Amino acid sequence: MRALTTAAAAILMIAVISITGSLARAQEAQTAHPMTGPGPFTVRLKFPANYKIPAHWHPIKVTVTVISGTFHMGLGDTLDTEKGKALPTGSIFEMPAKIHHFGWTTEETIIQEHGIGPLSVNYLNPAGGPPHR
Ligand SMILES: [Cu+2]
Repeated sequence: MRALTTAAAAILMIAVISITGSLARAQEAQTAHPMTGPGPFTVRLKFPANYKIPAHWHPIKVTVTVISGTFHMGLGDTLDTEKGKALPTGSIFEMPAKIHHFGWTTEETIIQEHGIGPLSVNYLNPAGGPPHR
């Protein structure tokens, strides 16, 4: 019962946060458990059309589910919209730890990410852009 109460509180505590910086148009909502801390996390990210996520890697495996729209994902050290794969609504995929990847949208898209934290985003070109989350 206690666990149920805690879970309900976590759901109620979901907050939509506008990310500051030049990529200010992305929005995220996450459970009360922070993804930057140890333990399981779930986060939803809402991207506008034509949003670009520069090449980066994570120290942990991240599982991504496309909730709505289409998410484009590619592998490599540089964002290249000529390479990659279109993942339509309902797609689910796993990005293994330390794999270099990038992403972009062509329409408003919501993705959900989950994994076992702590999660960090490590850009290959630190000048390439602020974190997308
Ligand atoms: Cu990533």
